[in-house]
Amino acid sequence: MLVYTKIKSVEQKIKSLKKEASIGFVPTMGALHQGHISLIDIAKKENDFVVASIFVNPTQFDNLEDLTNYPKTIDKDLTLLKSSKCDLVFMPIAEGIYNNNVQSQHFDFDGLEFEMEGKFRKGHFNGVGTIVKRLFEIVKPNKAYFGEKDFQQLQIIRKLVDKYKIPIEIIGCEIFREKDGLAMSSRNSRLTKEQRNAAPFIYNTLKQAKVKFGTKNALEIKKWVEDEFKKQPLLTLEYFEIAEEETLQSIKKHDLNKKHRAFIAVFADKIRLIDNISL
Ligand code: PAJ
Repeated sequence: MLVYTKIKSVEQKIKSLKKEASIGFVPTMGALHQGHISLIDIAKKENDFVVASIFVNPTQFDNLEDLTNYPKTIDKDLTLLKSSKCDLVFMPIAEGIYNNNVQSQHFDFDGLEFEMEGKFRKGHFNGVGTIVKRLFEIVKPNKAYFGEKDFQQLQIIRKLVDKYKIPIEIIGCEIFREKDGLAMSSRNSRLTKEQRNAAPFIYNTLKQAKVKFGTKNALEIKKWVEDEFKKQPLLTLEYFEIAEEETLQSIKKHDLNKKHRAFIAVFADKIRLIDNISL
């Protein structure tokens, strides 16, 4: 497995490969777990050469404490990537990838950026858009893989390639979960034992909301979820929304012609966990 930190090295390697090999790309912020590796596995099946990037992108954090506490497990990450047969790992440094100007570009994602995560994490999607666009320019993959775990991010990246006419196919990959249903996340490692034991409540609530979606309207379900979380001392609900998949607009009524998803963000003390379920 090749490990590069320099943009030039990646660009040269990609240039030499591009004519005969298809390239799959999995961008990450490290602290890798099986959820990330499931993306590498899918990319391996669909491409000749798979590139992963590890870069904790400062501009997408709205909270300095979250950035500082973001787990860093480089040795373990490289071992995991090597055993999943990833071909190249790109680990840039901030000054290099941002050309000594670590700032976000401003994007118009047709309103996708103002819903859910956008309301609670100011500037987050400008940061994500800036870094992913830059990584795409360097890696120039045929396909890039993103988890449905961050469904809003996935839709925003689809919008990004569409608006900027970037010739990359975006592949959405299912959420990989722990046995007890908790969506895998780099942040899970920061949970205390008690918080970790409480956390499967998030997905259990989503599953029950899905059942209720057959008979109750979105507002009734939202109220039910809010009441459920009031009974949970270790978990604080930030938002629960039922939204249409394409536009991410909240819905009131079930429209049989559209796809819907329930989205949730929860705090366990200062650790923020997100999840979603297709309805
Ligand atoms: P990160 O949180 O490291 O996630 C990298 C990719 O792994 C994302 O596409 C995310 O949705 C996916 N992923 C994380 N947990 C998953 C799970 N349990 N199941 C399936 N996929 C999962 O998302 C980012 O990094 C950054 O915003 C990034 C796109 C790299 C830009 O900085």
